Amino acid sequence: MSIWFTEELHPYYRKGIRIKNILADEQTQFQHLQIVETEFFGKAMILDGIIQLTERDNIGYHEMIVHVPMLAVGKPKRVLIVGGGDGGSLQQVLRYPSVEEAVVCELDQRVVDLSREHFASFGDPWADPRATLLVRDAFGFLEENPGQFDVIISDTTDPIGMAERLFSDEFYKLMVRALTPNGAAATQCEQPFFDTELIKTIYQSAKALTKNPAYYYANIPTYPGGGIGFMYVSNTPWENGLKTPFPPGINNYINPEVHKAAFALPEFFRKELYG
Ligand code: SPD
Repeated sequence: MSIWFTEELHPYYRKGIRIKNILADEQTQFQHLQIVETEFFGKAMILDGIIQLTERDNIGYHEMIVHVPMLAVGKPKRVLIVGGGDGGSLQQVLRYPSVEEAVVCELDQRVVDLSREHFASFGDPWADPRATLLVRDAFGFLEENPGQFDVIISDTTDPIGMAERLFSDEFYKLMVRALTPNGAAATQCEQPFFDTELIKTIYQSAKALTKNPAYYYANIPTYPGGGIGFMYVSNTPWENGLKTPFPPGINNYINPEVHKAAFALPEFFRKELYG
């Protein structure tokens, strides 16, 4: 079999990857979940028709969403991952010897189960005694845990349907409330070309809540526009992380130059965001 999977982002933009095989295809309690074998990117996870990760290019996403806030904090002990049921962010979080507890708040148990089965490169981080999986909605958990986490990673799907709330001012307020005073969060924050207004709104929320929010970007070829951005949300400047050594283990995407350069924004977007 050789077919093209096409993701339609807008009526005016589509992208496609060539697929060899469909390995799993099911409607979970929450979403349409597919795992496919692609021609070039290895296995891919697709949720409701949107590529979430591929074996070949997920590492840039996971390293950037995790290490930027972790390095800024220095020696984080308690970490919360909102979403992230595939385990890719958890794997990066657990590289830090300072981490005592990493909680993953994921709504869909099937994302966890099928990822464990198909994405061996994540190394089964769930087996680490420091990891706790909570299969529940993150809002209630954040409400119940003010001031508890040194780092929060919001590793979510796109702001469509049930995930739309995770991009709201209400969510950002709860997330910042759940951080320790010098803690840091990073959130999946979409694409500068396609989602300018949403990113501006989120930046305004982050600015009202913390002293040093900033937007940064990573190149991920299977995401729309070839990349994705993140909102760094903290009272601690992200630059603090440039002085912190990387945790043990191999980085495939982030290095000191990439870390710094990720915060450099193209002029049209810098003006939109920072004025
Ligand atoms: N446009 C797709 C963005 C997907 C972001 N979530 C990825 C989850 C990987 N852990």
